[in-house]
Amino acid sequence: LKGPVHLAVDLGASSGRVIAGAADGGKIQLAEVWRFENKPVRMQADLLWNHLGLWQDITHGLRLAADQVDASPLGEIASVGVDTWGVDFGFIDDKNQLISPVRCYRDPRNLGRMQDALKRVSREEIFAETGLQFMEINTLYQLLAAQQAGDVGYQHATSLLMMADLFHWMLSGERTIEATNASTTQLLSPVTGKWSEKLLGAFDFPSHWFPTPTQAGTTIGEVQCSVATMTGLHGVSVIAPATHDTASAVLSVPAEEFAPAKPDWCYISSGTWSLMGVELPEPKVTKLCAELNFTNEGGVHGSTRLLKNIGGLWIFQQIRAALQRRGSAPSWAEMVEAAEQAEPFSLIINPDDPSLLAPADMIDEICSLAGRTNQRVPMDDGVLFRGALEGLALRYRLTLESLERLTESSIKTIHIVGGGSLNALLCQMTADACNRTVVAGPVEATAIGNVAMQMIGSGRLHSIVEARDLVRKSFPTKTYSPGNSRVWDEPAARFAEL
Ligand code: LFR
Repeated sequence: LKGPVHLAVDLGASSGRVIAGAADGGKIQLAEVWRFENKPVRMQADLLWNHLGLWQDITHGLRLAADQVDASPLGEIASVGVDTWGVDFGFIDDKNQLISPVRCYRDPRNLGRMQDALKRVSREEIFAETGLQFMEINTLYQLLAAQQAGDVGYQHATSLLMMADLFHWMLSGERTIEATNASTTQLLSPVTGKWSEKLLGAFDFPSHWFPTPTQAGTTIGEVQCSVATMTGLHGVSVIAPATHDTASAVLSVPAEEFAPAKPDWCYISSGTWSLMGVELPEPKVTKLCAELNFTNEGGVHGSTRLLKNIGGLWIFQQIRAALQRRGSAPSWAEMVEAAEQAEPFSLIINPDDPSLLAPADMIDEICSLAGRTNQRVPMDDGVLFRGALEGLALRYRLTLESLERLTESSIKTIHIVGGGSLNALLCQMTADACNRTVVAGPVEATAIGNVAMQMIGSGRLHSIVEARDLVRKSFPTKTYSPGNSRVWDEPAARFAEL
């Protein structure tokens, strides 16, 4: 890579990466330096993130990056920034120690906490304050779980840091909460960008845990000495990207505009989750939005990500994990091929069925779900794989209708970014089910968005529109035209009844 290099640490729920990016010859060039697995750890009844293992992989990747850039006469490392999934957090005490383990949002301790919360503050009021989709995984309910459990971290914390902020703290020693990830907590107002004092008060959450959020693009500090010694990143800035991975992914959607009031495109950030929505200049905290259970998450430069959280390729991934436990290990490509050959619409799965959030075994759970919904229990793997993909496409179709109602605009193009953009079968199903053109790519949307925000933060790029121009020039996309959409009508009706 030539010129100033920005290092993106991009952590997803199943894998992490350290990626080096630079603007070179009018394009963004990326080099993947280190890729590693990320798996939550089951300990007794708890589901925890292995934050120490992650830190080890992150610092290893940074060391490799520093060595590679040092060895080349052309580059120098300018900055580093971390993005991760939303909602999860850790507690720091007054001795500057991380107190308790970082819990995974699928931790069973959270089950039922949303109902508890709604007994204290009404659904309407929580929505009016936060504009967020109601999901049991949200930080609000996780914090309530910690409070009720008498969690040591909860009792002794002087700061609460979201997952990406935790790694920024480990890198720089600075405690910050970045705004896009803060917006996933369901404790922040999308209108003012400030914490909801009403909710903090009503739930008795210590207000000093919630400092003014830092905006994406802000320089947080420098890599601290001890970490610089370990990684070779001496004098390197730590710049906050849009630390919520979805916000970073949306930033790199190869559209021509930024936050149009009447969007004619939407996005699906497709990975473990599918986040489908539009980018708007203002939040929509309306009755219809509450009814349709959409979310107003914070985007870059004050934009709103009006979207729906859809249980994405998680089901597909977990079917594979269940098969591995049974001793067979198909590749992703083999799974997609088997899905392609399976009979269409023989099993309709709603990816957002609560029973699929964290089942002990995904195949057993889908079979029992088929029974509960009066469908034939799948007898071969291809039907399972196909059902998981068709379920997503059907969910996208319904979500698209809701988006058009919410924004009173007509959507012509669906941009699919992230890992799922490589799944040609799913992309075509999406085009067919939604009867819209699908533009797939870039695959590494999150890392690209992370790098682009660091470039904006360091003054190398000047706007989101400029960043998107660069993304369009740098990364190829693939277009899928809708084929026979009518065949999706009947399954869509069955889906709506589920
Ligand atoms: C995607 C994502 C979603 C969030 C979910 C849980 O990786 O960040 O946006 O709802 O993970 O944090």
